[in-house]
Amino acid sequence: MKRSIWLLVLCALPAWTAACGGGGGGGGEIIEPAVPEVVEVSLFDDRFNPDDLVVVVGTTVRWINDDEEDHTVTSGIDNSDPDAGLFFDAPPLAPGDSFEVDFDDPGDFDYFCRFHVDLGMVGLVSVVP
Ligand SMILES: [Cu+2]
Repeated sequence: MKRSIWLLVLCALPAWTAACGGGGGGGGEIIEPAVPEVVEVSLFDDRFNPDDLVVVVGTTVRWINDDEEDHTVTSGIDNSDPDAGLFFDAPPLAPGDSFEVDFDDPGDFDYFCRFHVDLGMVGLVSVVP
């Protein structure tokens, strides 16, 4: 019994070391990014996460399919929207694939997945000046 407890302690040590060692690096000068910020949205479990995003003009949003099935990233409300896909429309993204859109104008941009919109796979990007 005692031996198994010691094993637990030893196994936990590397995790503690990593957790304790990660926080350093303060005091460096802040370098402004040379390119507009990229914000990532994960596609997982038939959801966009986060599904409600506020970004500034010039931001690139990158959707990454972290799921085990294909999804699309399609501008508009749903498949019956006559404007669906006019602004952007990712082809079906296989697991691991990603898709990017540069948001250069302010406004609210609804989007959805063509396959799973009926399951509530919808999102919104609000672009502010
Ligand atoms: Cu989908």
